[in-house]
Amino acid sequence: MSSTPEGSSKAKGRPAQAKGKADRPAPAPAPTQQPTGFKSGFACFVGRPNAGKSTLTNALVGQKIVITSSKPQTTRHAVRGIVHRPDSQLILVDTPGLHKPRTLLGQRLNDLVKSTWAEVDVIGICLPASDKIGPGDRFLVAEAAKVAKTPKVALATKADLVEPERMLEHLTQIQELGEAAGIEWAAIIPVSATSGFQVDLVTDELIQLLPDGFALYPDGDITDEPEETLVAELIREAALEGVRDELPHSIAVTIDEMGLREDRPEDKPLLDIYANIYLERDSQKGIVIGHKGARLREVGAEARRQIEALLGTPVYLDLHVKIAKNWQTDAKHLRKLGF
Ligand SMILES: Nc1nc2c(ncn2[C@@H]2O[C@H](COP(=O)(O)OP(=O)(O)OP(=O)(O)O)[C@@H](O)[C@H]2O)c(=O)[nH]1
Ligand SMILES: [Mg+2]
Repeated sequence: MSSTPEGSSKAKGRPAQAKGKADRPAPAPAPTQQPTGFKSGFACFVGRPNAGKSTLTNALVGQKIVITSSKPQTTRHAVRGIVHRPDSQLILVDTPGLHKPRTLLGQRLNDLVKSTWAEVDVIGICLPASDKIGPGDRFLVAEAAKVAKTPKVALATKADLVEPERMLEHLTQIQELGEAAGIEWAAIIPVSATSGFQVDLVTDELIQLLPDGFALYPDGDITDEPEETLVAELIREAALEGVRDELPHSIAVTIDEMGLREDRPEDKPLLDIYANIYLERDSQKGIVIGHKGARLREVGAEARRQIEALLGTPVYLDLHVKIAKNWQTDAKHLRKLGF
């Protein structure tokens, strides 16, 4: 699958940018003949955990660049995805779900959301149609209202899960939610990232609200996340599958080493990846490793499939399970794990 009209798409292994910042990147070499009226800029998706932000990001980009899961608080940094059109370039910033923080990690993630929406050109607020609007949404919308000048689009996500009557009720409530917070929505759009319903319309609407400008990324780039980060995330996604309760929150992944194996024929490359899965407590090890290592092997196999699909190279993946005691509440561990 490709995200560009030209049929090329790249996940670029650029030097790591300050994690979580929606800083503007160094502009790509300016094209000599940009059509007039070209639009470019940043939009972010915000919402409660599990609202469908990351799935929607992937749908708009047209390729999987961020991981998703049914567990809340999957996304842990602000990831940029790039949508290319002949007359525009939209940089989407997927953010962690805004929630009541219970750990230092949670606080950091919430701060990251707020610093991101202060820096973008458009804010897309994701409100899943399958859930009633709750106190968490009201809090989030009231906070977003403080970024007064930035246009806001309400996205009624997961439209495929509800009947038209429920959607109508949801849209009315979104309108009221905006009025209560003093927000005039630039648009309210029902969308389904999984069925594709109105995904292009969301792109159109976000682009319309961008300023005039030049392309900020080279044609064909779909994200500026370093390859190592993408790989670590795919391993984490595989490790999240089938685990419950507190365990998803306890999992973090780091890459020790990643590189093409030497002495391989040119047409048979092999990418060696040495990675660690960190947990918070010894008692969690058994679940992640499984009987005689069966679960860890499954996680490795699934992660390898995903990494190979993303990078297009056969992969040798070496996974180790380690403990970083209570890392979510430990500033030193958080730093080591990149937060
Ligand atoms: N049926 C349906 N499910 C969806 C849709 N979008 C997302 N989901 C599901 O909702 C769950 C959460 O999706 P994510 O995209 O990870 O949600 P998120 O808002 O990024 O979550 P956090 O990163 O935890 O804040 C996953 O199980 C998705 O498959 C949709 O349009 N329709
Ligand atoms: Mg997410």
